[in-house]
Amino acid sequence: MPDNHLIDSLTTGLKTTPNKVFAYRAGSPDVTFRALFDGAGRMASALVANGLTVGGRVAVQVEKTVEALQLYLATVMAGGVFLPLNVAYTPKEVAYFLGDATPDILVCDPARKAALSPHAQGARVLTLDAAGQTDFGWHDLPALAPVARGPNDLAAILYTSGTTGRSKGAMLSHRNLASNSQTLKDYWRFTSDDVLIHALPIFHTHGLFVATNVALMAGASIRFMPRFDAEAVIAAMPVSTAMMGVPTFYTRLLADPRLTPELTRAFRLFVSGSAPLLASTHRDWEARTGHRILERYGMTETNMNTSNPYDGDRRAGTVGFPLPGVELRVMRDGQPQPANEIGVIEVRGDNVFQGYWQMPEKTAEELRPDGWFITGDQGFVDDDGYVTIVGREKDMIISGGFNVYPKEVEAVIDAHPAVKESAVIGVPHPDMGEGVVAVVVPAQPGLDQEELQSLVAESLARFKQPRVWHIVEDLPRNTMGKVQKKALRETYRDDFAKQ
Ligand code: MLC
Ligand code: AMP
Repeated sequence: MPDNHLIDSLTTGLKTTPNKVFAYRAGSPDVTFRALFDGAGRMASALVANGLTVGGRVAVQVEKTVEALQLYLATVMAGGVFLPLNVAYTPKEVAYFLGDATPDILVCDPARKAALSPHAQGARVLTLDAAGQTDFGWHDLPALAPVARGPNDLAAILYTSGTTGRSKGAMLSHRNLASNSQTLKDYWRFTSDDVLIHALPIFHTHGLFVATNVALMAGASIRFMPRFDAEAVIAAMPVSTAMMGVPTFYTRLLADPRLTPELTRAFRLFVSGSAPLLASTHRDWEARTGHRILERYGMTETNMNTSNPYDGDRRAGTVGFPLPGVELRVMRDGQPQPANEIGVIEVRGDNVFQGYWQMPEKTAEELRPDGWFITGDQGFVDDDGYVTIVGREKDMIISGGFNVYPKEVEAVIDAHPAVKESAVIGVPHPDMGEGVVAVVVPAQPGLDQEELQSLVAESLARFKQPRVWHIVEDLPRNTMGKVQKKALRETYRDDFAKQ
């Protein structure tokens, strides 16, 4: 078999225990490692038959199914670049990604085909539904032998919203993905004995690369759930050993009286990331289950950067130490800072991406020529080497683990002729961590809030849409004329307090 760097590293289970179950699914047959990879190989043949070229992109906006995972593996096997998209994105949002990435193939839900086809830019449009049914044949095709791809070749492009203007496609190489999964598998001690609860979406780094790749690399099994549902997670807990989740998973589970040490007895590891985990959630979880959540910190551009230790002290409110092979420094005024001094976190290592797709000037702004990536997160390293994130230099909201860039929402609101200007902010939300709030200054009297709401609904995914609106006379500004978002966040900090 020719060397396909990432696929080679993900086939541990196939090579060692092909008939073992990889994915357990409620109400559907189990999927063995052999079936997973055999199907992926056949799907790779189908992708090639439908026009996928080596280095070509496969854009995918589909529900979470095992077939969607096979599409990921198939794309990489065929030498292509996987481009997953949030199912919540509107056709308008998807149209931008298609125009920017010019994929060979778009795979979408059949219900979206009519709306997306006009934006396909020459890509072949195929469908995959929530039951795993496709409109293209693949079961009867011969499995494609993985195409040779080296460590520096691209395996995926994941779009991250930009602080200014349009989303940027983070280019991830085979080495970026394989090296980080290897590090995490070892650091978190994943083995073939593990059964991981997989309730995260598979269009982001966390669910796709951290959860799926680590499990595949360890030859571990997963309990594959279409979405996070506390009921289903609780039902799976007695027969699972690990879970990876965003903080909302943990706060929702804490709200259930069935969460006890007994329920989680089979567990060895709970991992949280993608958004800050409140120290109180960490403490409550330990009090209720006897387990200390292991918090880690990552990004689309860098995969995982830091992690609390497996054996040592997992400190609430910190994101632990730089992972093996990852260098981390805290910079202010161009200088690396000593312990306990706050600055912007920069990281370097095999985990760091190759740059933004066709945006060399954006790449140059964030990725230094010597390999340091400027994360935009503010933090410090304490005397013991633990990293704490204190805030974000980038104007970004994290709601339930999804990122919302205020600029993108403000641009949609400001396009309304009756709007003079707007400021979109994130304030504490008991379920999602942060919730989106819009503060709008009308250009003329009689601004209709409902009209604004339908305007954003047409353009933006639901999770980006403001849930609370304030119509005000003007926005607070500093002496330089810059809107003081900090002051707004203070004024509206209790908007979601009672929900
Ligand atoms: C759903 N909704 C959200 C939302 N998710 N609103 C804001 N933020 C979110 N994240 C909306 C729905 O459209 C719905 O709208 C309403 O909220 C209630 O929906 P729900 O049924 O309660 O939501 P649910 O399906 O349970 O989803 C919540 C969630 C989910 C937190 C479980 O969003 C989730 O799985 N998040 C994980 C995100 C993730 O994987 N991030 C990793 C990024 S990678 P309405 O009003 O129409 O009913 C990364 C790097 C790293 O950050 O370090 O990992
Ligand atoms: P994304 O662009 O979706 O990959 O989101 C990455 C961002 O999520 C990081 O830059 C951080 O701001 C944030 N993030 C990820 N993990 C954590 C964490 N454990 N604590 C605080 N913020 C986090």
